[in-house]
Amino acid sequence: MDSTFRRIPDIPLQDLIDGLSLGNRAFLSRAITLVESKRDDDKIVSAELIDKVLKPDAKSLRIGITGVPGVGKSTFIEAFGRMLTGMGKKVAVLSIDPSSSRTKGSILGDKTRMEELSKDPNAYIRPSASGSSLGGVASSTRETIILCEAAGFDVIIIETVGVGQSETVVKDMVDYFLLLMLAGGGDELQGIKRGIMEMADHILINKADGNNLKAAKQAKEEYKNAIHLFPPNDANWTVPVGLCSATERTGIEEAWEEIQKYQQQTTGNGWFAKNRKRQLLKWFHERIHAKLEMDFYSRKDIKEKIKEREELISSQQISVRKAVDELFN
Ligand SMILES: Nc1nc2c(ncn2[C@@H]2O[C@H](COP(=O)(O)OP(=O)(O)OP(=O)(O)O)[C@@H](O)[C@H]2O)c(=O)[nH]1
Ligand SMILES: [Mg+2]
Repeated sequence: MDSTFRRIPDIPLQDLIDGLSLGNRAFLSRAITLVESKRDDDKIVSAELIDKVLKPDAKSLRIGITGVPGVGKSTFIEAFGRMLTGMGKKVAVLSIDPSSSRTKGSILGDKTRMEELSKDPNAYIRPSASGSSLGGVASSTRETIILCEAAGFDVIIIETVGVGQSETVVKDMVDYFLLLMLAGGGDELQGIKRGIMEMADHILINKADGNNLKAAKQAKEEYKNAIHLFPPNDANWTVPVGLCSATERTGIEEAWEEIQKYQQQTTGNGWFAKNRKRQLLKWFHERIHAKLEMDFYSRKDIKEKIKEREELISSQQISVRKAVDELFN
């Protein structure tokens, strides 16, 4: 079988690459479907595709946006994204959400919450594949970022819900990590763990409007004080704490100014490039681990041997250490 033809996306690879480099969004969607495919033959073609479109000098900016459900991530991205396309930038929005039950709701919600952006010719919105393994979702999202950059998108925004582990995964694929918070309620109530706050490059208190403005201003001071107690981050960056209203569209430009400041500073001190290199190497090793594990467990002889040893271990006839050693001998 000709290796350049596949059911997904059912066009020659070179045509796909050409379409991508012209910034064609339909081709971009097809390419993303290809890298998300779990078929073995698709995996071969998608590896070739990624390899061919990889641009070592990609001048993109990858921004992760997280926060508890309902904090206003999608509404913020609508306002922020429209501001950027208004400046002539091309903006891609990807959402990563490993819990498939939630994904359905989010996709429906996002259609209405990013109504203007979804019609904007300089924007591209794509929900991530809902997968059971966070590692798998993360890997295809990383490849999706590469595809978006190949299609000429300069700003890649990744939305993730800040309640589980997905934000750690997103932190490892972005240049800048923005945490949206709400005033009042306290950290526990918002479900935001200290660890997530420590990962943030920027804290923005959203819904700073109407009756909520006073509380938001107060929260800003509290978070500023809390930030002081954190150890300094690797980028040597002072994490800004700001206010915004995604619905009133205030504080959005100021947020962008901070992001640009970060980009300038970290490009200057070398952190920006260093961080991307670190992320690539981490991804590489994650994939090695995943592949080793999958290859090992999918072997029939190993499956049988594991089963045997499970029984021996349960009845305490063999130690765990000995059972493991035997498996590898
Ligand atoms: N007053 C006010 N309401 C807002 C603001 N931003 C968002 N909202 C409202 O908050 C609700 C949730 O907004 P979303 O943008 O869907 O929140 P989200 O964080 O993307 O939610 P999930 O994707 O479900 O995690 C919607 O009803 C918005 O209209 C804001 O700045 N001010
Ligand atoms: Mg959302």
